Amino acid sequence: MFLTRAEVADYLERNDHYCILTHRRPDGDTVGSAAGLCRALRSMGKDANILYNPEITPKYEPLLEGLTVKEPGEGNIIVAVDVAEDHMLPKAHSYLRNSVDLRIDHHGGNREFTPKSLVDPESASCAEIIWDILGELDIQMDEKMAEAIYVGTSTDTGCFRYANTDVHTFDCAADCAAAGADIFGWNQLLFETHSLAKLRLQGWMAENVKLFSEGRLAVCALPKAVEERIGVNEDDLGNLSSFVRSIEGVCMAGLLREAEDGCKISLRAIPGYDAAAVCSIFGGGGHAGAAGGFIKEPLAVAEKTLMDAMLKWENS
Ligand SMILES: [Mn+2]
Repeated sequence: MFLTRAEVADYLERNDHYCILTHRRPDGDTVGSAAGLCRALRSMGKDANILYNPEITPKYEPLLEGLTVKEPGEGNIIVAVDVAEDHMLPKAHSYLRNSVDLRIDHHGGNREFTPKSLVDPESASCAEIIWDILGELDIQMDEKMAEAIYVGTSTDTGCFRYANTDVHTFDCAADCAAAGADIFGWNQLLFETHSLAKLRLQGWMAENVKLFSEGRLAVCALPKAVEERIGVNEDDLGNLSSFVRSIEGVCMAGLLREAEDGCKISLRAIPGYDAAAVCSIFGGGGHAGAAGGFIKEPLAVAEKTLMDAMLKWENS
């Protein structure tokens, strides 16, 4: 059943005892959405917690301070935020894939896996939907809520640079600033600070990226051995497909990373190109501008497979 923002607000107000889930390889949006929602529910006097996600990286950990539990309480209402599909739950939480009561998300074109959902693919970030719900509930954000919502909306829009950024995004961010979020501090941390390892890896990628289709398409196949030699962590690897896409003239760019039984795809595209369409060939998904998937092939083969799929999409 699809719910409106007002219906979700009503549902949250009428019930109690919530446990909030984030997605695997958690980003700023899933963490910010969870923290913002959890704090809002607590401000209403509700019992609300976030299920501890073992994949959390140090950058986002401060947002969750005092909010997490190791397991859901008996009879908790389980709410998933920014989780497109049940297999996007962290491995450690996969036992809950049939127990999620409500999903709040902005990824379109997915198989429903919850009895109740609020999905708005038009929204640039899930955090903005949470902000709308807070509005429905007449909750004035405190500094901590504003900080969480700001991290969600700023990270999913690449600090308000991606095509998904709209008036609503800026309204939301302005409200976060008005509520006391440390905009400069978070921008410094999220967008103006890079580990030396990440910059070194970008150097390697610039040397090894493959441009094709007259430079409109690009793929970078990153061996695990290179990641390990340079010593990058998951935070460093967060948005490197955008780096490949930022090469002048590139319209759609893919990053392939070696995993145990294949390669993870991360695809970025400018308007007019559809990253989600290409990733859907491999059972993945996301947005037109940013999508992910998986190819069960070794790196060299996966590289060729992805390049062919991108070319095929461009020629279709
Ligand atoms: Mn998101």
